[in-house]
Amino acid sequence: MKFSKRSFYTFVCLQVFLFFSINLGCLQAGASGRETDKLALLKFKQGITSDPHGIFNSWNDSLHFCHWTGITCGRSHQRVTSLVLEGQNLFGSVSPYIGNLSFLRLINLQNNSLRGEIPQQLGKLFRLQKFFVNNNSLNGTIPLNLTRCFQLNTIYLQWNNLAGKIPEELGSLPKLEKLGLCNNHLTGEIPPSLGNLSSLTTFSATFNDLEGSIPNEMGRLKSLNSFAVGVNRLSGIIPPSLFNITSLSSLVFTANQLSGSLPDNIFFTLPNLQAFLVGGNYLSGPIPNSLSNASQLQLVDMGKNKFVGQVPTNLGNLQSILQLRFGFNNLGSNSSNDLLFLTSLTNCSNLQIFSIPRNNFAGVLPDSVANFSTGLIRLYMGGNEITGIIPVAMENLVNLIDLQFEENLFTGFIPSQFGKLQKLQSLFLRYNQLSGQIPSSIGNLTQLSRVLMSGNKLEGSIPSSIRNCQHLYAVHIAENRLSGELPEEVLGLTSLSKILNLSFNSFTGHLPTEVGKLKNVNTLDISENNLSGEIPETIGGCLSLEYLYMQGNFFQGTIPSSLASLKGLQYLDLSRNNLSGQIPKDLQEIPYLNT
Ligand SMILES: *[C@@H]1O[C@H](CO)[C@@H](O)[C@H](O)[C@H]1NC(C)=O
Ligand SMILES: *[C@@H]1O[C@H](CO)[C@@H](O)[C@H](O)[C@H]1NC(C)=O
Ligand SMILES: *[C@@H]1O[C@H](CO)[C@@H](O)[C@H](O)[C@H]1NC(C)=O
Ligand SMILES: *[C@@H]1O[C@H](CO)[C@@H](O)[C@H](O)[C@H]1NC(C)=O
Ligand SMILES: *[C@@H]1O[C@H](CO)[C@@H](O)[C@H](O)[C@H]1NC(C)=O
Ligand SMILES: *[C@@H]1O[C@H](CO)[C@@H](O)[C@H](O)[C@H]1NC(C)=O
Ligand SMILES: *[C@@H]1O[C@H](CO)[C@@H](O)[C@H](O)[C@H]1NC(C)=O
Ligand SMILES: *[C@@H]1O[C@H](CO)[C@@H](O)[C@H](O)[C@H]1NC(C)=O
Ligand SMILES: *[C@@H]1O[C@H](CO)[C@@H](O)[C@H](O)[C@H]1NC(C)=O
Ligand SMILES: *[C@@H]1O[C@H](CO)[C@@H](O)[C@H](O)[C@H]1NC(C)=O
Ligand SMILES: *[C@@H]1O[C@H](CO)[C@@H](O)[C@H](O)[C@H]1NC(C)=O
Ligand SMILES: *[C@H]1O[C@@H](CO)[C@H](O)[C@@H](O)[C@@H]1NC(C)=O
Repeated sequence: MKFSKRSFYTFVCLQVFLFFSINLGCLQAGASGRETDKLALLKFKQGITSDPHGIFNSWNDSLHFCHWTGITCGRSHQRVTSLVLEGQNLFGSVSPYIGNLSFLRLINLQNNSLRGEIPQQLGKLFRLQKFFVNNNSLNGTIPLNLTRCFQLNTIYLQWNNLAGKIPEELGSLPKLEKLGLCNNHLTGEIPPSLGNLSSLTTFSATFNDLEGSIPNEMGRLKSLNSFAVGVNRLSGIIPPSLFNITSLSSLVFTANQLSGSLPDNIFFTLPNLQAFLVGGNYLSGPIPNSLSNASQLQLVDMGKNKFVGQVPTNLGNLQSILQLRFGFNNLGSNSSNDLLFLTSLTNCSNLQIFSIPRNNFAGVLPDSVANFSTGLIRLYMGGNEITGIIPVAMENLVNLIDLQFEENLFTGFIPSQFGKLQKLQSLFLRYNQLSGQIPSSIGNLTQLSRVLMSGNKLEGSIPSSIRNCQHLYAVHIAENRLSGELPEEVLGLTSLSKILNLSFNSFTGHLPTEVGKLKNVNTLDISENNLSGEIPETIGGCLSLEYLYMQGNFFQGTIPSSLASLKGLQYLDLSRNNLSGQIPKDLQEIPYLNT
């Protein structure tokens, strides 16, 4: 090959040019890119105003930035690929320079105290796959430019102060699998475009201010595992298309304004469903018979809706069920068949919480309730029309913590065998037709904190064994037929902090001086009994009293001056007694005083 001078120079020039351009390009992608990364990291550090764990101590010149705490670089190109500084209690804001870390694949800044807005410059991170800034105090809106990061697989923004709408453009992130938005202040509707996220497995937007209806398009999310939109202001129906997504393991619609009924067969297609939570909406119609086909269910909350009809009798198929909540609906028909479904539940050996209060369930409580799982810890059946006796065999349910049977039509005795329910904390039996005595085995229940037995036909006295119940803070045994003297042991229960209500009984004798031991009680009501004698001065020891009801007895003598020292007293009724003498001067300032 023969070169002319001219072509030679052209060749050399080209060569030289090519040579330099290659090397220059190389230098630019390398050294200057690394400088850009380093500068961006230093700017990021500058944005952090407090670093209590001193993690930025290693971010100094004597160490290559690839070795700084929280930084990972690519092995060959030495560019920053991940920034992980979670749970370090960092205060400050996220520098826009972070958008220059163009090799970033992972940002994890969750569980710090970062403020201010999420910078739009993030939109330049076209390699970004995972973005965790949950559990901070970030505000502003979800940056629209984030939707330009097409590799995004996970976006965790939950537990911040973000406002504004969910950007429609999020629907164009083809690889998005997890979108966490809960516990922010997001408004507007759920964009139908999210139905395009064919890889989405988790969508969580609970605790926001979202409104409008749930788009039908959500039914196209064929990989969806968890869909949670509880505690918003969503209305309309739950799109039936959602129930066609067989991969679903959790559906959470709690506390919205959703309405409509649930088609009877919708649970046929949900073999993996573990949680179905729709409590606190306006849903109506019957509980679908297919509920038991979702045989992996662990949590069912259909409470606080307008469901009607009978509860399906095949729920015994739900072998994994832990919690069943149907309270506050119009279930049952005030007929003797209403509770037949309970017997099938004896099959549910993991049941911990069973809740059906405030419905129309009537009929005798079947003895089979005693064969519920011994793991049962909470049993709520108040506010129905349930009849019959409280089954003695319930003594088997030795793990019960809450037993709430109030406002029914139970008759017979309180079983003394309940002394075996050693873990019991609340015993709600008020407003039934129970008779007989309060069993002295109540003293066995040392964890009891609330006893509600008002409005029955209980007689005799309060057993002195109650002194063993050292965690009691509220005792209501008003409107019964209790008689005899007020037991010192009750008045000596210093744990009582909320209320002791023994009104409308037939107690006689004096008010024991031990009353002064109730130094934590807020409300003492011994009105409408047959108590007599003088009111002891020790009552001034009830230092926390705000409400004192003693009217309708036969107290005599003078009003104790110690009452005037109770600074918090708001309400004092001493009327209809036989008291005499002057009203202590300071007492006259009590907001409500009736003598
Ligand atoms: C830089 O960080 C390293 C690692 O934490 C530390 O050992 C070194 O003392 C630091 N150097 C300076 C000058 O602070
Ligand atoms: C959150 O970070 C704090 C330190 O700031 C840590 O104590 C706590 O365990 C972290 N919480 C979680 C759930 O990681
Ligand atoms: C975020 O905060 C919630 C509520 O405080 C907490 O339950 C959760 O564990 C936190 N997560 C992280 C990763 O810190
Ligand atoms: C975000 O918080 C910062 C302080 O952390 C405040 O200056 C700014 O006004 C807030 N922005 C919005 C939109 O609330
Ligand atoms: C955000 O994206 C738009 C294009 O959609 C672009 O023009 C703009 O520069 C970006 N903003 C930042 C701060 O990166
Ligand atoms: C995304 O969803 C919207 C609304 O559902 C639709 O109009 C649009 O065509 C979809 N885009 C793509 C790329 O599938
Ligand atoms: C659910 O899927 C079935 C079978 O694929 C289909 O016939 C039905 O129309 C779907 N229902 C909804 C509400 O999408
Ligand atoms: C639903 O469960 C019942 C038994 O409770 C069973 O007979 C029926 O075949 C199941 N249906 C489907 C579609 O799985
Ligand atoms: C009890 O559970 C078994 C599965 O362990 C199931 O085959 C049976 O049908 C259930 N019985 C009732 C009454 O639900
Ligand atoms: C339930 O039925 C009984 C009669 O069987 C009736 O006295 C009662 O009022 C009914 N209660 C309700 C809430 O309908
Ligand atoms: C009281 O508790 C003991 C166990 O501490 C138990 O053996 C006893 O049966 C209980 N008494 C009653 C009356 O339930
Ligand atoms: C990248 O970050 C922006 C701020 O978002 C700066 O203005 C730029 O100067 C910076 N670019 C480089 C190369 O560091």
